[in-house]
Parts: sequence; C-alpha cells; structure tokens
Amino acid sequence: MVTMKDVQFISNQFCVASNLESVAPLESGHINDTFLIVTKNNERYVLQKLNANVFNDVVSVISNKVNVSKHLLKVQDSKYETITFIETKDKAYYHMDNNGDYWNMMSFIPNSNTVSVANNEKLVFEAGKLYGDFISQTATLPAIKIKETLPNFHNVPLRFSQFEIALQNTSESHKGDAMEAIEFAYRCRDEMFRLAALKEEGAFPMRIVHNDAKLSNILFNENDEGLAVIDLDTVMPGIVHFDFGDSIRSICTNMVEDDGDFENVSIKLDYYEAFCRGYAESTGSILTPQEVKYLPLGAKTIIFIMGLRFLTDYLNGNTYYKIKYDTHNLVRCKNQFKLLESVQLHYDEIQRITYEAYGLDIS
Ligand code: GN1
Ligand code: MG
Repeated sequence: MVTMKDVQFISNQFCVASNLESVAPLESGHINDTFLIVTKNNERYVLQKLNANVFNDVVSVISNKVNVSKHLLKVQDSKYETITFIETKDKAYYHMDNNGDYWNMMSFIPNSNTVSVANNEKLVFEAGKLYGDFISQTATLPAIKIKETLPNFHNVPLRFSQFEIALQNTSESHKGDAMEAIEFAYRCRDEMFRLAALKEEGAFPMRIVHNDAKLSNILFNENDEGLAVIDLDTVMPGIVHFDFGDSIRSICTNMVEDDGDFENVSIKLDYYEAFCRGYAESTGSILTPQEVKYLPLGAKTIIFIMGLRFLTDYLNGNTYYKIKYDTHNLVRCKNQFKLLESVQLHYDEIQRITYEAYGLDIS
C-alpha cells in the first residue's frame, strides 16, 4: 500500500520546479495508481505508479510513452497540447522505488477536463478528429522507436483461450451467475476471430496505435474541443481498427462501461456518424479502402474483447482489473455484451454511415 509520505518522497526524485505543497490520488483507470501533485509555486504534475503485474517490461512502456510524446510535440498542430514527461534528478524518465515499482511523472494540462459520457455531437466529432490525428501523426514516427510491450494485447483467439481456461477453473456459482454472458461469448466467437485472421493474412498495414482510445483518455477544453490524448501506456504497433472501435464503444454509447443499467445500453447512431466524420477528416487520406471496410468490424470486435476480458477476470476471481465490488467485472461484461448486441442490431446502418463518411462505395 502506497502512503502519501511515499508519494511525496517519490515526487521529490523528479525535477519539479519547487517543493511539494500537496498530493492527492486521482481516480483514473483500472490498472495504475495515479496522483495529482501540486508544488509550492502552484505548478501541477501527474505522478503515476505503473502496475508491474500488467506491464512486465515497464522500462520499455515508459520509453514508448516518452518517444511518442516527443514526436507529437514536434509534429502536432498548435491547437493541441501534449503531455510531456519530467526527468528525475538522475536524468531518467522513471524512478524505481524500494519495492521495485516504477514511477513516472507528467506535465498537467491546465484548463482541461475529461468526460465520462459524451453529451453532444460537437464533442464527439472533436474526439474523432483528435484520435484520427493521433493515427496520422504517429505515422511519421519511426516504428523502431516503439516496442510491442504487451504482445497479443488485442488478440481475440488468445483472449478466448484465456477465457476458456478461466471457465474450466472457476466455481460453479461464478459460472452460474455468468451463464448468459458465457453463452453469448460462444455465439459470437466465429465472427470475432475474423479480424485477427485478416491481420495475420497481412490485409492491413501495421501502424503505431494508442490501444486504449477511449473517451476518458481525451482532454477537452471548455468548448468541448479536443486538446490532448492521454494515457500512452499501451501505444504499440497494431491495426487501426481497435483504436477506432475503442472510441466507438466508449463515445457512441449512452452510459459508462460499468453502468448497472446495462439492459438499456445502446449504440447512439447520431454520435457514430459524428465520430466517423471527425475520424475521416483526419485519416481520410491515409487509411486504405481495406482498412475502412473493416472499421465497423473493429468496433464489434473491441467491444467483444472488453466484455470477454471483464468476464475472464470475473471468473478468475478479479485478479487483473481494479474493482469496487465483487461483481463489478461481471457488470462491466454484461454492459459491453449488451452494447455489442445493439451494434449487431444496427450493423447495416453502421456500415453505411462509415463508408459514406469516407466517400467509399463498399458493398
Ligand atoms: C484498462 O487502466 P486503463 O483504464 O487505462 C485496460 C484497457 C481497457 C480498459 C477498459 C493495460 O485501461 O485495455 O480498455 O481498462 N488496460 C490494460 O476501460 O489492460
Ligand atoms: Mg490505459
């Protein structure tokens, strides 16, 4: 357990302009521990302890983050902000504490806020433009600078086998509680393996992608304009579809991913259309027709992956994601699977909207 005293000590290892005034935990994410640091000069920073159970090559994770941030700083439009990384007094971008845990510190972007559920089309369009710009801007970052820190992160066949192992080892009561979701996972299985097969066949170019391109990883300004993409932990080589899909699952929905009112979760087609317009505006000239063709399948697939990973963690006794109550992961899973059902229901329309946004005649 990290104490505030530890956090203070660790903050002091980084080159911040003046002594610390205060430290407060930030409720963000399911994996790392994050803190807001305020100095006596009233400068703010974000300090983060990376979860070494999830990231076993933390040094490469941090080097990826720093390389992406330096690149964005160079190429990015001046309307955007970039998270920068603060060096330690030993001139490294991380500090390792006495327990062997790794910490990094980032700049805090003032006058910015995150949004948990999208509430207007302008914001959604802006989110599409921002995440699309991220893809077009990382296209000029040499691939060699980015390591695959979590191999097979969005690999459905692997995720499915992890789910099946969890299913064999779980208790009868967990199985019973999750039966409907388990059956749904098996029903979707074949279609959800398709994108992985296409990727294996080399149907898509490999790009440097964010891999956690959800709504809460965007900072907006007070006019709902996208300011910055945050949380670069999972930036890796990959295909564009999972970034597009992660945005759809988190932005074009009427509730957060762990809302217990999941029977009423649905895809918002007006937001879907606005997101596609924004995304097409910034990626229209770089995505291949084959990539565009499978964007809708990317949305389905990532929603499935998230549901399946939450389900697997529930069956495993909640060892991966942070939870607030015992069935939290099961609720998250049911929410995501219901959202997927809603996408399935409107899939023809979703495909039509996507291709129209890119001006492509795909049948
Ligand atoms: C995790 O911790 P956070 O919120 O940045 C997860 C993502 C999931 C997400 C679900 C390394 O991200 O894959 O999309 O939760 N990150 C990792 O919201 O597993
Ligand atoms: Mg993340």
